[in-house]
Amino acid sequence: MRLLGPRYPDDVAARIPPGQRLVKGWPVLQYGPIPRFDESTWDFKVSGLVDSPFTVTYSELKAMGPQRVQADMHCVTGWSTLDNQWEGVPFRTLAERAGPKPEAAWVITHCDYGYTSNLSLGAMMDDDVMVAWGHGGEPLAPEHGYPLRLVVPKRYAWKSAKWLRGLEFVARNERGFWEVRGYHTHADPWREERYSYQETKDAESEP
Ligand SMILES: Nc1nc2c(c(=O)[nH]1)N[C@H]1C(S)=C(S)[C@@H](COP(=O)(O)O)O[C@H]1N2
Ligand SMILES: [Mo]
Repeated sequence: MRLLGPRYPDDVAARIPPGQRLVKGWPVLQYGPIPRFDESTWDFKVSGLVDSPFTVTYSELKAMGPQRVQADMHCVTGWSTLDNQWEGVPFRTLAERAGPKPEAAWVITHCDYGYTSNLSLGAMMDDDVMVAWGHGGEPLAPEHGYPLRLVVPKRYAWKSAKWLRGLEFVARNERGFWEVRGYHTHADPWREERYSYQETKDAESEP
């Protein structure tokens, strides 16, 4: 039994991972400034261990969508929001176009101002993983990642990299911005995989 903290109706409680609480509104969280978007110089690159690396403009990328995904969001600092409506392109669509080589097993996100994050290709191939430009029927707000962010609903939200500029397929795990600062490679909120000291050997190979 929970002695402290808010109580939720059972159906809501069942959707809140351990150690998380619901917040009203949508907090803004990042390290560093919010980049300015200039569509004339912006591009999005899919690179690394793929048969057909490609670079697209914003309108070319948008022409690959849209798909809509409804998903919850869990930040490792403890807040969660439910039923976000995202609009974008599934990661799978990008991966199909690029054609990952057999050695490709990890994906690194590259963002403006050098933010990175890493996940296994298995985790990225989940059908709810996407690059998004819309939220709640509106374009993403600049502070939430406009013009493009990654959305990985089943992982803590630092994996959902804002101001995304590229995805790189690699063979070995390379830790990203928060992962080198003590956060978990896997980051599954239902297993409370918050910190790197919790990692077992299989965090390197498991999806
Ligand atoms: N580029 C970039 N993306 C980022 C971050 C960041 O610092 N830089 N912070 C992450 C963290 S810790 C969280 S919780 C979510 C927050 O997204 P939001 O500000 O849209 O709520 O963005 C993630 N994406
Ligand atoms: Mo976060």
